[in-house]
Amino acid sequence: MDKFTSLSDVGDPSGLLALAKEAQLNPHGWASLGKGKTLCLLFLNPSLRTRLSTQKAAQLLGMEVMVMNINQDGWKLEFEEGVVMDGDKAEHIKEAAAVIAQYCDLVGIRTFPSFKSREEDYSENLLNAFIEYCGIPVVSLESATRHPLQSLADWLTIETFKKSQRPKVVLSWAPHPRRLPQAVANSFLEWMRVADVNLHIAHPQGFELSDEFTNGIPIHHDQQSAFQGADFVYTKNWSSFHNYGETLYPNKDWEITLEKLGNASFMHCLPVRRNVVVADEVLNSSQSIVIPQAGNRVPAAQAALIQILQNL
Ligand code: AN0
Ligand code: CP
Repeated sequence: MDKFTSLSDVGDPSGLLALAKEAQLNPHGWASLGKGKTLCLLFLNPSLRTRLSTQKAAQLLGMEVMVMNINQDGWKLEFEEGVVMDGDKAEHIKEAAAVIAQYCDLVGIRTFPSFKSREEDYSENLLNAFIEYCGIPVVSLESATRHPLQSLADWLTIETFKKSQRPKVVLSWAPHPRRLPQAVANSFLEWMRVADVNLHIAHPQGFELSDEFTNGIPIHHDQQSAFQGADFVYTKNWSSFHNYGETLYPNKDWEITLEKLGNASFMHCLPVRRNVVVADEVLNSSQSIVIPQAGNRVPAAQAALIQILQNL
């Protein structure tokens, strides 16, 4: 694998899942694979899990890791071509990415959508500029439209907890006071298509995701009927794709409660706002598997890094 930014970068998704399972059971099994190699993790946006789990995964593989909150600690970056840089942006991505590549062998970058233009965000202009100018393998730490490290961990979690061969999995929208990206939801759908699951989507009218990700998957506007017989309810807020960036809040009707959940396990990528997205009673119950789900970010990141290291 020469980069890890979407499912399409992965030649054999089931093979990658199997590798993540191996790493889950035997985290120290590749302790010298990354010896002498350096990973640089660059964050243009906040992170807890992605930052720590990817760092931990790289360390388990024997790599050196450098982490930088590039927006806060570096020079403000210009991504546009041909601009006169006489404003507040002191460095162009062309130099910054090429320089970073002088210091490391692999690089991870987090670039949330700008919400200025749907076309620009969905073209992945920031991530692609970085890939082009750094010239070394890039791992997405969540981009404008996808979060593949999360999705691989989600798949591993469902595989670990499922009690039937083909569980029913429902991706449900839930309320949130801020305008959030569609990336986690898009990516979850992209990866669940290759998983052996009965996949459904539930969201209020007007919160359709891009057809590119939802095509052919049953969509419900009645959350309760969507949850009937569900084994896993994967909850996430996203802002509107069609009225790009629009939010719907407050809306208690879509908050996840134990009563709505039935016997399903509750999943969320975290961070999650208690008693907004999901009631305390759910997160405090044994039906919530969000902590092992977050734990699975480590073997998922190990699997992605192993496949890139093997190709270096
Ligand atoms: C981000 C999002 O919704 O994409 C990151 C989730 C992993 N969440 C927030 O900004 C709260
Ligand atoms: N789930 C996830 O990616 O969390 P962070 O934003 O804290 O990295």
